[in-house]
Amino acid sequence: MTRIAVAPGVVHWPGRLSAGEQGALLAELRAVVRQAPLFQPRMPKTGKPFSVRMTNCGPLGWVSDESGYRYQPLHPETKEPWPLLPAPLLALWEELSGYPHPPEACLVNYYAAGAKMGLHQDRDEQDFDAPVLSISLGDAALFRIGGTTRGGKTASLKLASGDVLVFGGAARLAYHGIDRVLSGSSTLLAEGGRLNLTLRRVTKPD
Ligand code: MD3
Ligand code: FE
Repeated sequence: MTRIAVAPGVVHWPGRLSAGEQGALLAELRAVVRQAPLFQPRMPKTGKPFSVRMTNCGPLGWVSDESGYRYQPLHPETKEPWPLLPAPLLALWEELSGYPHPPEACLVNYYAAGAKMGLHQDRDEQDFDAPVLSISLGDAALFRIGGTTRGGKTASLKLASGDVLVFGGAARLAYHGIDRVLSGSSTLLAEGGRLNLTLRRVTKPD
């Protein structure tokens, strides 16, 4: 298995999931989305909609609306608890995170053709000691990562279906975003587009 140290704290596992594993994970995610439909997050204060749609699984889920960004135990529209974290995701976290406690949130981002995500930091978690683990499925995307200050130099990486990235240490508070989705680059999703899963620890373990 190819492990690429991209930058301090960033490890890339290209094609970490086989076609069979991607299909099995996709089936689990279809069940998640049936129970917890994709919603369109909105920017704090302005209410401007994100181009990415989202849902979550695990005990906590990330949401954003006019009131702010936060983690909460209930879906913002159905008000139901988030679905359980599928077992293969827990296994991948145990294998690759190097962190001795389970993740609490799996944020599922869906990028239709043309969707993107501007440069941002992930800092709504209480525990920055835990890494964030990202899994890409479907169309490839151009990912950008910089340093811990806005406006510094950045590097680009193409993320393809089945790729896994781990962001820890110095990279945990790096600015990052998705510049564009390469439409039609994968046939995994019949509807096209890209799914990204991020496994996160939110609270500090006892
Ligand atoms: C580096 N998602 O959900 S995954 C996000 O592809 C997010 O949907 C992008 O940024 C996506 O917040 C990028 C890669 C990623 C995720 C979280 C990180 C990189 C990260 C947290 C800290 C540093
Ligand atoms: Fe992020």
